[in-house]
Amino acid sequence: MKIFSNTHHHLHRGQQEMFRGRLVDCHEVPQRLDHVLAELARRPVGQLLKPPQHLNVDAALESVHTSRYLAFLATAWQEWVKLNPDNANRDALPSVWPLPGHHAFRMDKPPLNFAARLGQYAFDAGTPLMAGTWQAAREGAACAVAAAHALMSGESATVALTRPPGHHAGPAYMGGYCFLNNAAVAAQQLIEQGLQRVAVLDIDYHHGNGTQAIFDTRADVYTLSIHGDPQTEYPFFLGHADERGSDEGQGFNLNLPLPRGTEFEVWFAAMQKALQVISDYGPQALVVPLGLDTYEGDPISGFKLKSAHYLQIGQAIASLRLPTVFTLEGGYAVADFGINTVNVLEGFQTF
Ligand code: OKP
Ligand code: ZN
Repeated sequence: MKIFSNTHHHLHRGQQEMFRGRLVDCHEVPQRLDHVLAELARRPVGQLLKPPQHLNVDAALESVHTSRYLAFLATAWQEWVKLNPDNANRDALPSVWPLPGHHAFRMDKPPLNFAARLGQYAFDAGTPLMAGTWQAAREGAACAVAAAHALMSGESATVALTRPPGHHAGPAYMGGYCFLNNAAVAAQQLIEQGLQRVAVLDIDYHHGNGTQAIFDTRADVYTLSIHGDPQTEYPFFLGHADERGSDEGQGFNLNLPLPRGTEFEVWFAAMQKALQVISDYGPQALVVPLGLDTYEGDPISGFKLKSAHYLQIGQAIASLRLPTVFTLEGGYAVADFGINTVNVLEGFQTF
């Protein structure tokens, strides 16, 4: 198992996120990844690598995100500081949005003011952007490209071990602590390297709205997600069971929402259903946006999985016998995050 690790992740370190009317400490902290690396040192389930230099990361990003959005991200921090020099000490968070569906708002006259432009590219105020965000996120995407390419070279499983996470990032927006959609980058690279069908099985607690949106109209990437019901759980505005894909992609998205409080047995039954659907689709590879926030100890999520269950989950994924790329997503019970992550990888290896 080749594990591509983001050595630049520390450059992204949010201070606070907006939550119910106040700024609270960020959940998505650098120590998360440090705990995984520490656990991998104890249980070396794979080879730790850096993504090679020669990869065309920009081309890979352009194939899942819009050029405008990428250009926005690449210069966002400089623009934020230009707005007011004092901003150099403050994370950028949006606070004004053009509410969709209200055609009184002029979508044809994009504002020049940077605080307003931020609202055009972000769907929440919980995703702080700072000086090192672009570099950290871009290196994370490089890990995803490397993981896809290594799979095409014959590895049976690879990992993009990175933060910030990616599955909430859409074609032209950030949100949910995500900027670049690493899982979508990996899936799209697998297609561009010659595969005809790829499945994406998102097992983070939160619906993978960005990944679903990116592949919504496509039949060559089947997106599946098991997550907290969006009627009560973030990201709220997508992730219902009746979203099956559009146009050519009709029938190639499956959402399996579960109520807050769901225990492992019920969660695992949804997983078995997803595995059956994947196996019927007959993909040549699998991408797993791996969130560990289904854990009972997670401070912002509502499922009740225990650490030992992650070994079983890894085994169940391996039972598909598909070449598999894992991308690291959420999981905020920081002290147990390393154990839970490595349990999935070890379970996969020992199937
Ligand atoms: C990112 B990933 C809930 C606040 C929700 C955003 C959650 C983003 C999760 N109390 N804030 O999918 O783990
Ligand atoms: Zn999550």
